[in-house]
Amino acid sequence: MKLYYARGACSLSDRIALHEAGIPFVQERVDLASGLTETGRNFRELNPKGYVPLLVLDDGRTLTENVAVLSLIADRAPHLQPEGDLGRIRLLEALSFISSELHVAFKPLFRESGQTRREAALNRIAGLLQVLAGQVRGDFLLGGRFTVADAYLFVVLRWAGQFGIVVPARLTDHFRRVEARPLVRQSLREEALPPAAAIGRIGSGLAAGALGEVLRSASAARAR
Ligand SMILES: N[C@@H](CCC(=O)N[C@@H](CS)C(=O)NCC(=O)O)C(=O)O
Repeated sequence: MKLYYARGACSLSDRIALHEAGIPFVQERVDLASGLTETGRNFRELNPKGYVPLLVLDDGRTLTENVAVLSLIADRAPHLQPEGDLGRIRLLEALSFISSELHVAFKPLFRESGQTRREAALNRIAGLLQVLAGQVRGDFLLGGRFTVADAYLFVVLRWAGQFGIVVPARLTDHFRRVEARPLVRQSLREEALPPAAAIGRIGSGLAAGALGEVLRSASAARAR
């Protein structure tokens, strides 16, 4: 498989999930500002949607949309799905919430937008995080087992911390637990991202370089 990614972006969750699944993959970085990959290809020729993640399967078929990409990884590595008869459905429920509510709520922060919209986004994200905190079922979001939803939540919590959004204690604990996983630390190293300890307590509002890079890239891409 091949993962097209941008540093610190939602594609970090796919990197983590692939590693946790034990699925070998190669990678190529995408510069969202220029629209070029690190080998100089026009990324839109590979993915007309213009955004990461893009996963290329071994047979050449491509997959986009983080919910789909993480679902595929979980299908190939059932230990990354929650247990129970509703496990697969609970996973879809959690991934959908993180993607279509939480991730999307960051969009006004990722692009140039006015103060009112930014404040509304910050409040919305804080409210969504409260909802999620109330749903944590155990050590991880969906119970005692780490799932691909935890990888996605981890990435979104990184963003929340970097924007200074107060993260509920239950999710801060979750973040620490996920970040302590060796393959998560490896994934951060692979994208040259500092662990949270190096960027300050989550929720402290300290900005990290990689997120700034993603934001600048996304804004520039939209301005094109
Ligand atoms: N609907 C897509 C959205 C993915 C997305 O927002 N990717 C961001 C990085 S986290 C991106 O590549 N943004 C660049 C752009 O939209 O121009 C998904 O869920 O996978």
